[in-house]
Amino acid sequence: MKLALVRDSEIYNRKLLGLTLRDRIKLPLERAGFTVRFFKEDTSVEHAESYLIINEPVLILERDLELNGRKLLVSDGVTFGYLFGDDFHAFFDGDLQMTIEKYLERNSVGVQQIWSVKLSDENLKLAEKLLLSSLVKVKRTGLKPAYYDGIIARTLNRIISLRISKYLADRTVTPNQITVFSFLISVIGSALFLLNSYFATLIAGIIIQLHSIIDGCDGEIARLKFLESKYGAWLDGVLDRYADFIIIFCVTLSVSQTNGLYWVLGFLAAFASFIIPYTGDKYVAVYKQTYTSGSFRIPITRDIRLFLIFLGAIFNTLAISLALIAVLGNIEGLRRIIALRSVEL
Ligand code: C2G
Ligand code: CA
Repeated sequence: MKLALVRDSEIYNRKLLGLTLRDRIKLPLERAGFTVRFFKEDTSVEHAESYLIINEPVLILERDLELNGRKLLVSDGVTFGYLFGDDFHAFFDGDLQMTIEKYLERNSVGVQQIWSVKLSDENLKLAEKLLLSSLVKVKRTGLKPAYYDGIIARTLNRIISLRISKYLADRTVTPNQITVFSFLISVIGSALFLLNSYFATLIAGIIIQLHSIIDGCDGEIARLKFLESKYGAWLDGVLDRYADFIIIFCVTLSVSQTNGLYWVLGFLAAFASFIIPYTGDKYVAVYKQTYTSGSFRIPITRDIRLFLIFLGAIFNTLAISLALIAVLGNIEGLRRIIALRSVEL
């Protein structure tokens, strides 16, 4: 057993974005393999293979927490916790603080920087802000997703989706419900492309961009409330592929009324929309690591493809959007085939 001893504090009873701060420390530690015990003054210590002692009230923001060895846990240069080996038990004499000091004197321990924030009544707003930014799929958050967010996701979508998720946090909506809802929005948006008026096309484009934004909320709520699931992750990706096809199909149907050759563009754009996620997901399945496509790549991830459709709808240039997706997506697919040749397993 790996034992986590967390010094209890009033502040852990406070709620932050749908969960108590108590759950917000308990759940990530349990996920990292620890049995969690809160203690008030001093505590008895049972035998364990390792001991994690958290002395200060903190909110752990780091995703995919990995804790092993003997370490001082440090955040912003301040020690907030200790990770010790099974020999800690032998030092224990009833006084936890003294035991920690004795142990540190006799044993060499390393330092591990963990992204967390010290909790106090004054900085709960800061904690909330940092918690929200920890949900975004960028390298800084320590998340190891299949792949990181594209440029439109980072600079536009996440800013809005995080606000929506903040609103949803206190409600009972599940990530899978958001996934299905987001898909339905994409179907409604696609259907509007078929009405063949500029106004309907404009609204369709806006709805598709809204769909792209809400596509971030399912994952954000899942991470925020510790509700991630394999099925949810799978469904999220699979419904995205259906949505991609439906959107491109409807856009193609609409633009091909002026020129039948646009079917070729639509066909190639649909293929591109499939080969980009396929090459990424296949990489993750085989190489078992996050797909980061090297130093140079053509940015044609889903957030960008949907943004191109959005722009095409606004400027009434949907055929150009299809052409860009078709050409850039297929070139990027080929580029990946060549670039990955030299990457070792
Ligand atoms: N997830 C989940 N259950 C769901 C949906 C998502 O558990 N019903 C989790 C999974 O871990 C999945 C991850 O959230 O791998 C996806 O995270 P999102 O933030 O939804 O990101 P994604 O849909 O890939 O990209 O502009 C928005 C982004 O491009 C959205
Ligand atoms: Ca999603």
